[in-house]
Amino acid sequence: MQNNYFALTTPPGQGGISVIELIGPDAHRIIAKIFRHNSKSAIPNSQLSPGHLYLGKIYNNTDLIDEVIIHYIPTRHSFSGLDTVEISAHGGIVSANRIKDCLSATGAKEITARQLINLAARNRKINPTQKLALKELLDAKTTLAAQVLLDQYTERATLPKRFVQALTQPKRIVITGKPNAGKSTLFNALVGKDRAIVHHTPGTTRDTIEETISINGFPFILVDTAGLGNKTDRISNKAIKFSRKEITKADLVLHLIDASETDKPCKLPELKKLTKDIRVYNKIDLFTSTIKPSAGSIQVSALKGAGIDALKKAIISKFGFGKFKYRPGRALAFSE
Ligand SMILES: Nc1nc2c(ncn2[C@@H]2O[C@H](COP(=O)(O)OP(=O)(O)O)[C@@H](O)[C@H]2O)c(=O)[nH]1
Ligand SMILES: [Mg+2]
Repeated sequence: MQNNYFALTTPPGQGGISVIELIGPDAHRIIAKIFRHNSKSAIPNSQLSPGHLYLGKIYNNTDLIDEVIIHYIPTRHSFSGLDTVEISAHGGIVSANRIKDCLSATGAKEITARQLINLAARNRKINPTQKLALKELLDAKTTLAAQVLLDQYTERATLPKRFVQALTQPKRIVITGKPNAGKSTLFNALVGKDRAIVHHTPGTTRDTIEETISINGFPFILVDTAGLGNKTDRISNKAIKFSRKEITKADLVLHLIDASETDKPCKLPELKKLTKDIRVYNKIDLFTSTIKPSAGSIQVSALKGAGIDALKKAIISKFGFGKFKYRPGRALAFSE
């Protein structure tokens, strides 16, 4: 009998009961072969009614395997979208294994809980989001994680893909600009602690440094780079190479410009190819610049913390995350 499956849906090991789902078009016929009602007046197996529990014994030919309760769930109500007979056996791995052997002998194929979830998705009993949520739920490590995942399973509404991805795969924000523009100071201001070394000598940040930050509950990977210097700047070629590489991997570039000097924005091919960048004029506390900040740019003092909230707001709006509001019980995207 093909296309019939069985799955142990309780954890293998000691327990009060073991539950085995027998699933497939021949579930009735298979259970009829191995199950006998305790009551002689019981209705035949072929007429198991949904919503009833039947107490009886499972036999492997003449060998008694276990006393069990079975429960028939017709296709339209079943989890997998196939006829199902749920077998509740005595707990313990030996009993469960013996029943599994018995089912194997009928030609049914054992599947895992995960495969059972796949089966339900294939039969369109659950949508792709619910499928993922259930699988994640199997591995949930905290109560909150389980709650959020259960929200996804019971709610059918899903959030747009951009939220889905952003919550589990943080976007990369790379800070670039000329040496001494205040990149590391801005990095620290956004991270909220002194992580990157700040120095008045240009080229202090030689390698890239990254930290995960949260803005409005969205995780972002913030990257501080050595920046993009001219040949005259005291910044190593290696550090510039690192910076350029970071820019190509960035989802958003914060292009920092020292507003206290007549600092022109860096002109680099990497910057031209960018889909997203924000020009940030820094050191407005010393503002003597002759540069008129361009439209859409943000002015900050990374040192004094001025304009940081406006910058965070600009970042959120650049990604279109401003519209996102999480209410418990609502579908929260947890993976793509
Ligand atoms: N007045 C003022 N100085 C700043 C500001 N941001 C950074 N600096 C200073 O500029 C210098 C270079 O800063 P740093 O963050 O190391 O620049 P980086 O090379 O771009 O990483 C340091 O002396 C900082 O204190 C600012 O908003 N205002
Ligand atoms: Mg630096």
